[in-house]
This record gives sequence, structure tokens and C-alpha cells, in this order.
Amino acid sequence: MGNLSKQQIEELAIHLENAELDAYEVTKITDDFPQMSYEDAFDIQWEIRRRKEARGHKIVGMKMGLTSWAKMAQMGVEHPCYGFLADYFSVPDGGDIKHAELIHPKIEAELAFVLKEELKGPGVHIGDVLRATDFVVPAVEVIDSRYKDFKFDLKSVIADNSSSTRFITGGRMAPPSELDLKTLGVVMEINGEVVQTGAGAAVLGHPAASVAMLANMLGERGESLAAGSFIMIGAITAAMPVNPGDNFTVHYQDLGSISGRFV
Ligand code: OOG
Ligand code: MG
Repeated sequence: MGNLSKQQIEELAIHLENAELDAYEVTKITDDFPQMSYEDAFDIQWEIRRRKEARGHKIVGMKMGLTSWAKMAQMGVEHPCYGFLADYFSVPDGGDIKHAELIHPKIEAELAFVLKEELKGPGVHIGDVLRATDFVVPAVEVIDSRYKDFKFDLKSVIADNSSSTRFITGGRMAPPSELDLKTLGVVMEINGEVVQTGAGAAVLGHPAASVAMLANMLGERGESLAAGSFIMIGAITAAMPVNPGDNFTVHYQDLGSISGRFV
């Protein structure tokens, strides 16, 4: 049920999108709107998405967040969330990311699924996801909560497009039949030092479970994942803060690596 008016939803969408575009922190919105419901939170996210599309931006993918225990424990939120990826979030592999355009970015080691068939919840399971997947490809997400000190609750982070800001994909793709997605290892290095390691099963027991959950959450709003969709499954390990001048490489078992630099 929605507890906020249409006007409040629009105002909060503008408030959070401006914080994203001009890179400044705001207080978490449930402090001022404690009555906000989950439906309101998703309405705000979808209004931000609508505003970007109205300005001519293309939505190029979706992301799940808070799907591993490492992330849930790090953020103190024990339920996954989703967000959208806009065209200008995409950074080429090996590219530069402008730190000054962001507030307090962190990087995450993820995988992305690219679909060859539509997935529409409810009732989507891992088997459906594996059948509908064209290929899996490495991805690194840069997250940047618009909230002060990167602290939020689930409703506030959903409204803030689940902290989405940049992503990089690359390395080598492979169909799921050629991968052991549960044991698939990732090694994250910052400035040449190993800072995080993990395996695919950290994400909801199996990476495909994250895509299934997204299809089912979208189904609650009558939305689906079209054939061709690019979906990031959520961080396998805890996220790592980055500073200007830092470079990073994430190695993926059987799938190559992704690197980039904060300038
Ligand atoms: C929310 C987004 C989390 C992930 O991969 O878990 C996320 C946050 O931690 O700011 O993208
Ligand atoms: Mg993420």
C-alpha cells in the first residue's frame, strides 16, 4: 500500500536524483517520511527511472543488491533489493571513473546474466533462469549511496535506486552450461593488493537465484525481464571503498578479468 501522495513521490524522486547528478549527500528519507511503505519506495525509484528516460536516457540493464551475506552484514539490511542501470552508468573495461562525479564510491565484484528469452514472475526458479540465459559475463559495480555516511534502511535504499551509479562489464562470456556458477571464484585487487575473495554461491546460494528473485519482484509490479536483458546479480563479497588514484582488477575463474581506475 502507498502512504505517500503522488506529489510526495515526485518530490522525493527529484530530491534523490539531484543528489545523484550533483554528487552530494542527503539524510535518509525515512527519517523525514517514517510512514513511507515499500510500494512508495519502489514508486520513487520508478519515478527516477521515468525522469531519466524522459530526458532521453536509455535503460541498459537491471541490478540486484544485498544478495550475499557479506553485503547484508556490511550494510545491516537483510533483504535483497533491485535497481536499474542507465546508459551513462556504463564504463568501458580498463576505463577511468571520475571520482569527483561521485560521493563516496565503493566497488563490488559481480556477475551479469544476459537473457535470450523473457523471464516473467511470479514462480520463476533457477531452472527457468538457466534455460533463458544466453551467457554469463563478469561485471564490476560501482555503488554510491546518496545517503550520509552510506547508511540507510531497505526502503531508503530502494528509493535511491539501490545506490546504483556505474558499472563495467568485460572479460570473457560463457553459457551457464559451461560454468560451475556456485564455485566460480572471484579475486578483487586494489592497487595490486588482494582485498576480497569469494565464490558464486555467496549470492543466494546460486547466482541464478538472484535473477529468479528479480523476475519475481518485478512480476509484483506487472513488469518482466525482456529477452536481451543484462542483469547484475549483486556483490559476491563486501564492497570496497575507493579513492582517487586507485586502480582495481577483479579476476574471474574461467572468465578473465575486469579492471579500471579512479581518477
Ligand atoms: C546497496 C546496493 C547493494 C550489491 O551488489 O549488493 C549492491 C548498497 O549496498 O549501497 O549493489
Ligand atoms: Mg551491486
